Amino acid sequence: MKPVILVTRKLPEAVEERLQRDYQPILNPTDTLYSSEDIIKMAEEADAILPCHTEKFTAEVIERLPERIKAIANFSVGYDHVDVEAARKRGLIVTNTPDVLSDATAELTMMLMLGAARRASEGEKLVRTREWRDWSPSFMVGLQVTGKRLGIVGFGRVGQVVARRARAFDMTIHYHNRNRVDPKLEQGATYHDSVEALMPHCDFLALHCVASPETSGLLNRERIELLPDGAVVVNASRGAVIDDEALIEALKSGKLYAAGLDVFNNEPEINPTYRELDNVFLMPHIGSATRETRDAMGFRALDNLDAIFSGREPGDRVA
Ligand code: 8YV
Repeated sequence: MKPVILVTRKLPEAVEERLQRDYQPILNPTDTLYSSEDIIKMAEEADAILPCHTEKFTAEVIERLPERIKAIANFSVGYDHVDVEAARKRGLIVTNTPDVLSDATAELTMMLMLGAARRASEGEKLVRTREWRDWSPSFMVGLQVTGKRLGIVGFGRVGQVVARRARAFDMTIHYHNRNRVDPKLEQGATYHDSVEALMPHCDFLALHCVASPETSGLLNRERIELLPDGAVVVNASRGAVIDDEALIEALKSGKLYAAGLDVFNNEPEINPTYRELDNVFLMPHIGSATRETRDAMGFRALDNLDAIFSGREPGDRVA
């Protein structure tokens, strides 16, 4: 008997084809967003769950999952939506999909930097609404990205690819990470042993750390104050690492020049003030949203399930 996999969202065609070939998947062709109750109920028929970050596996949900469930094989690199401690206690295997989305997310980070600095939202709005009427030397003047200092918080897989892409813009790289990375991987980037020490070196600040109780609200009022005046902040990690009130205040006062945001607290119900600010470039959590990457994420989740159901250790086990 092939294992039964509860797949919570509609996945790329090629991924669903492989699921059909190797498993008995319970698919979601209408891509309905399931509640925790739906998942607990549907899980009665399943041996493992393949969810996205849109489904929350709190300690309570994990406790109520049927005994039969062996694993949660995420279609995401981030796993802050899963209480891994609770999973560990229950003996549930949890996996994620690292590496395969680093390029796509780094691309998006560059887009956020460029979009925020070069006023992409304002410019596009002018053209679309036919309000673009003239050209002048002072029209839509933004900030140059080339040659500036980029500070990266979280110098893991994504942060390191962002550094490589940014070097093509002649940017100088500074970073903070829980631990200094191997100097070979730094490729000339300067390490700072605290977020506070990094801040004064950031014309641009990119957040690529994991969301955890330690990083919740990491970019707060005090740290924003330490950034150079007129800095640009971009976030393609998780909304929780930013204190929205503090960021909005700094965007309104001009302390910060602009921000580029792909992720938000409580998305998609984001802090409504962001929509009113011209100096934010907003994207709807699309860091990994390329055809290539979404296929690769699905295949990576299936590689993990293949290992689990053939008694091997999955490559991307996080619990
Ligand atoms: C996805 C992500 O949009 O992988 C992550 O952690 O944030 C994005 O790649 C999403 O999580 C898919 O579940």
